[in-house]
Amino acid sequence: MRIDIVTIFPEYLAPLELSLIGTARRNGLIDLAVHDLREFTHDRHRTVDDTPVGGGAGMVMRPQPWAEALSHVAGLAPGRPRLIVPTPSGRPFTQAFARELAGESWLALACGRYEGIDERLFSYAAADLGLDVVPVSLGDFVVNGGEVAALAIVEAVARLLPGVVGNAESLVEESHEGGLLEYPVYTKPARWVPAAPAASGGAAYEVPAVLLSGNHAAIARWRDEQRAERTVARRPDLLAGTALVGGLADLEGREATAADLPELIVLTRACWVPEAREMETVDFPPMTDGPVEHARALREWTIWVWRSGGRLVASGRGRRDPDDPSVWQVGRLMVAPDLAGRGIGRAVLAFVESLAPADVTSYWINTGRRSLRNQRIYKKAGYRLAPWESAVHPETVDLIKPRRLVRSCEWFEG
Ligand code: JD8
Repeated sequence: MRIDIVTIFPEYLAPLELSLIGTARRNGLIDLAVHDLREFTHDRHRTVDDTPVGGGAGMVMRPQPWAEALSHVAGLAPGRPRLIVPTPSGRPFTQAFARELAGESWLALACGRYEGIDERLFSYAAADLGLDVVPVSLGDFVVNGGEVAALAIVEAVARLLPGVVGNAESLVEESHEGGLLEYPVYTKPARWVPAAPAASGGAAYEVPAVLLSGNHAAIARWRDEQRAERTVARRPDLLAGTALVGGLADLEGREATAADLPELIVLTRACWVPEAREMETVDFPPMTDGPVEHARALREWTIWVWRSGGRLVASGRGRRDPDDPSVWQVGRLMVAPDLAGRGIGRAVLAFVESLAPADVTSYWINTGRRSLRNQRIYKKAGYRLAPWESAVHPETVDLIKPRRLVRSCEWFEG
């Protein structure tokens, strides 16, 4: 792969001479060049910026030096590079996009500074140089220039190229591969006593026993569960896409449409049979709701469905409590009976919670008074029985959970 980077701070890209990327460049796997934008100025002060038209703070990068720099780069090899432009207003850079770029033969990166680059430069690059201009953002935060983004993008793409990372196997189980976060890792000693000041008075820290069992199937299962649990706790938003949950590598989530309702009626009735047995009646909404009720629910709730291999296998819905908008009601959490017990329900619950608007302060859920398994799952997710009789049905109970930011220590409790 060929990579050309244009910047006014070439030394900022020096880290790309180090480690795996440096080795890959020396082994000819990557042909990377850094170009100083000031080489494409012609005045004594090598000026690359000027005041913003229309007023405002800061300076804007002039289009002319950039035009000459990109025209020079475009002429360095046959074909045309994809022009990656780091900017806070770009499309989010993701592992999936890194994989896409790793399939390219030539990338160019334009690292802006100041308030950014004159917008006309991008029209020129597309129209006159025939470049595919791709504005990309490293994340929802602001830094002072495109160089740190270029470092991250080049490393994320280059490490996916054949031969750059020694053991390609290790690329598979990483965060964001398969839509989930990675599992926790440990090394020797299995029993570690910190040789450092410890409030715990030198207590030992053990490695999870399953990892010492030699039972590879159990280890793989534990690692899958850890990936799902971490994703549920830290990034439930990742569950809105294709994710490896409950051993299903292709679980795909999206908002429900009317086309999903026929299957949703069937799955709902299948999933509420155990509760009907416990309540000794089938005369309650999950069992009696038909097309009309489900269509109304589609208007009144945000309903999501998850499919695996095209089969509707899970669903959940959320909405503001009509009587108290600070409460986010979670309902109709369901997982196909044949897939129960794999952590999919917990993942769906966490995802529906993550749909709650920022001003929501608590969650509410309702289930059968005798549905102890469901109540256990909800309590494990932080819910507590509500101190009132449920208005839904006398044979049901309400469970509530205050919404709170995850405290740092909880990050490591998974
Ligand atoms: C390129 C100039 C600074 C940005 C005024 C601060 C990416 N995720 C990201 N955050 N920030 C950038 C980024 C910032 C840049 C440039 C990328 C060029 N700046 C500007 C607009 C507000 N200053 C980025 N990728």
